[in-house]
Amino acid sequence: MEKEKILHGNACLEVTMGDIVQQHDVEAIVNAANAFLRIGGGVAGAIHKAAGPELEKEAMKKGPIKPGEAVITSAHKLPNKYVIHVLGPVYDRDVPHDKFLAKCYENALDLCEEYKITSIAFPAISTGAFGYPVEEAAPVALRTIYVKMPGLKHLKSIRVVNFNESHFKVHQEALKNLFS
Ligand code: AR6
Repeated sequence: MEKEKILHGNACLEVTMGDIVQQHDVEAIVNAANAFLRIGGGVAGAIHKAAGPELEKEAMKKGPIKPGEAVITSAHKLPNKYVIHVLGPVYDRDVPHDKFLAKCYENALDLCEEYKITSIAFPAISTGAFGYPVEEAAPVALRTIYVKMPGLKHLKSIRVVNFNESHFKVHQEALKNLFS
């Protein structure tokens, strides 16, 4: 698997190519959800399909959520323990979009600490149906995670999973640029 990683504090941040529903070695995966936590397309569609119908039943009770918010459910038939559902900003509507996007990552990481989760995998939130250009979203996502890493007590492994090569390359570059 193509990957690139850095260590900071006691945690590791890596960017990889892959499918969010194939992250067997992590405790929590993140869903790029819709406000009502219903089955959707993209990441949400793949997660709900793999988890089975009980995920939607559990998740919907926790909605609706606002841009930047995160809620946690069990992962049902997925190989993980938890799904953390976040609502990313719609690029043209939810401004300032970088603040809402950063909040998604911060709130997901805070839930990990609260639930003593040691490993998590994120998709590139908002970069699909919600129209956030990946070149703009990747630096916001990685910097937000990086800044929180030294304060993490439980979480040791954070992965950003890219579904295609071009998104992976953008995240690889953004990871390198954290130090420039
Ligand atoms: N694994 C990893 N990444 C994926 C996968 C996958 N299986 N499938 C798509 N991506 P999106 P959003 C990438 O649209 O922009 C839904 O309908 C994809 O290439 O899933 O936050 C919800 O119900 C893109 O880069 O999330 C919401 O209504 C990134 O994941 C809305 O879309 C995010 O794409 C959320 O839109």
